[in-house]
Amino acid sequence: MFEQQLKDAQDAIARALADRMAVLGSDRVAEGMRYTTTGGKRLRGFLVLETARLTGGDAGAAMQAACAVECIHAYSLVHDDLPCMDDDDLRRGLPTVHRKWDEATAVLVGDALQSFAFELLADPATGDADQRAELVLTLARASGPQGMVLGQAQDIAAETADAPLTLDQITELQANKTGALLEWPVVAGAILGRADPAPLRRYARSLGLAFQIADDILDVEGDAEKAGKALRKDAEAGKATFVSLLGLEGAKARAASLIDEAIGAVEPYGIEAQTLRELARFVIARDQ
Ligand code: GRG
Repeated sequence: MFEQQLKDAQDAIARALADRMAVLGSDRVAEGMRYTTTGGKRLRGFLVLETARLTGGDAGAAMQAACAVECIHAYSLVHDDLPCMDDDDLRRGLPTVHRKWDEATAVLVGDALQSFAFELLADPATGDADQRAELVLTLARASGPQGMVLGQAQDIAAETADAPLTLDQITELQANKTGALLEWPVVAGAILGRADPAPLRRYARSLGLAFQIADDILDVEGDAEKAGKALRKDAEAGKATFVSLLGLEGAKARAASLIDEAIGAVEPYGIEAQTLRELARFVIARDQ
């Protein structure tokens, strides 16, 4: 049931992205944008659709916001894979953009995806003027120098720091680097449904941290073929992670208790939040 719901959302988001990108040509940047927004679990887009449904938001507007956050996420992966950042050759089982084309194309594809995301949010199809302004403001904060970009900079700085990061520092870094962009979708859902974002924010904060811990566990225990990317890079680089700081069993226990917290946070929504509960369980059970 949940797997089917996720699959349906993944397909719907893929169709919507293809449709929104039909205005773009067949030049290399446009092709790169299509290439990098194909595949992936679509967790962020699915979270927008599901929380908008839960709060009574407009489904068409929610799809616009789902496409926007998937564009920002794809841009972050394209830039993160660049040689000057994490230097990866493989993403979602395919060559990274700078390997398939070149570095200049990868920079431009990331830049273009970022602009395109905000274009989608500003479009009249994404709600009334107040909703659109709030969506733009909150996504800019989540993805920019107070959110994802800050987290990425903290991560890069940690590589040359004198001492490995502490648990508190890693938690803060991850809240910025991956947490902010996992929290935005539920805020977007609440904006579209004109609902109080507080319970959904609590859900997303616990989910985001559990997601990152699960990613660190996958880096140690996962299968690179299934993950579609290189693994064990953190240990090889001697980076502090939740696994290096808590141990494998400690990290699993922490992720499980965060999922319990996430599930508890959406209690006010009762049975209607069943999909969000299953999504939370999926996040720590995934193998990619
Ligand atoms: C370049 C400004 C800038 C930021 C990059 C998010 C990020 C910041 C880098 C990604 C590095 C990374 C692989 C982090 C681990 C967690 C993560 C975001 C994994 C990928 O997200 P999934 O699992 O990917 O949702 P799919 O492929 O399913 O969309």
